[in-house]
Amino acid sequence: MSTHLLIDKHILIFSENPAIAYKRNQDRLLNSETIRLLIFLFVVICLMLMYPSGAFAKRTVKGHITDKNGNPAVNVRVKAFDDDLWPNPDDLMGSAMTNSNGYYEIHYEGGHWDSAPHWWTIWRPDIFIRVSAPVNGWCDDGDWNPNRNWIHRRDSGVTSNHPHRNNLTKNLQLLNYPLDPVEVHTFQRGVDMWSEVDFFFHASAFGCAPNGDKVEWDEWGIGGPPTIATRCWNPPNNKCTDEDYEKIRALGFGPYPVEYVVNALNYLIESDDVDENAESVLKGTLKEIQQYVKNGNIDKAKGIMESFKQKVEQEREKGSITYRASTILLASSDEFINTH
Ligand SMILES: [Ca+2]
Ligand SMILES: [Ca+2]
Ligand SMILES: [Ca+2]
Repeated sequence: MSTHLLIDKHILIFSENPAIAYKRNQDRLLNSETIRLLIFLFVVICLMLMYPSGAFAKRTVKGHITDKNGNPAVNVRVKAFDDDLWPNPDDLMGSAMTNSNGYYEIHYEGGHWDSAPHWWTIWRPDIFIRVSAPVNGWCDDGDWNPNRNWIHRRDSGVTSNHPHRNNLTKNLQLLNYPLDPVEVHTFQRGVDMWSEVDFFFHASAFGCAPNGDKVEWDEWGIGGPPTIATRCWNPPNNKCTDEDYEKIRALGFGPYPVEYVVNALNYLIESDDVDENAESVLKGTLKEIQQYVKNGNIDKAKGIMESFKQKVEQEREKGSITYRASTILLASSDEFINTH
């Protein structure tokens, strides 16, 4: 009895409300269709915001780069970056070279330039540009680095949260461009360089460049004073004096112009390596040599240089000249006689 009633009830429910049941199903169907459509539109809008394309998105950074004089900076490299907070590294957006008008144009990809903390994030980059100039080597604190190809010049300010759909113009003036001229020369001790170890492994040195520039530096190292060094500098520079050249000559290497040799000998004679008596003896002879050199009579000067050598040897026997000084004096005298 009770079972029969229950079945009847069910039959009753389904048989009594077919229209309502159909409508309910239709509503359910409509609702799911609407939701599907809404989701689709939402996704489309999201995608348009996230990946704008075509006319909707410009995604261009452009502008003019000028040098310190206000002229176009031609053929310099411009990179656009999305600025990010440390320790997140800045994201490279694109790169371009300036043309003959100093104009550059960078087209960047759409998409997420910043990580998304929420699904509704705006995905906008924080744009700045970085300008570098091409170089064939570079001078870092007097050390020539032949492998350097780019030298950074300047960064622009940051344009935060820039919408992809808008072009961005970023002009920049470089305050230290064109680059200062750089001189590079390899110096040799005793030829065009003076060097000595002044304490522990510390050496001080200077070189006299072919153009007369005086280049000074110091360095640390084991193995005595530097004998060869490649240095670079930005002119204008101080010039080497006669005394600077004499100091180099006194190291006693290499073929030199006659005046230099005579000056170097003079410099040594006046040093503490030669005592007063020997100094006056040798100075008289050297003055004669100097006089003949001045008058262009080199043969006569060479003859007197032979007797100068004998006097050096005599003074060395007497102990009036240190061994070091006599060696340099004799070597320099020989060089004078044999080279000139
Ligand atoms: Ca950013
Ligand atoms: Ca980043
Ligand atoms: Ca980023």
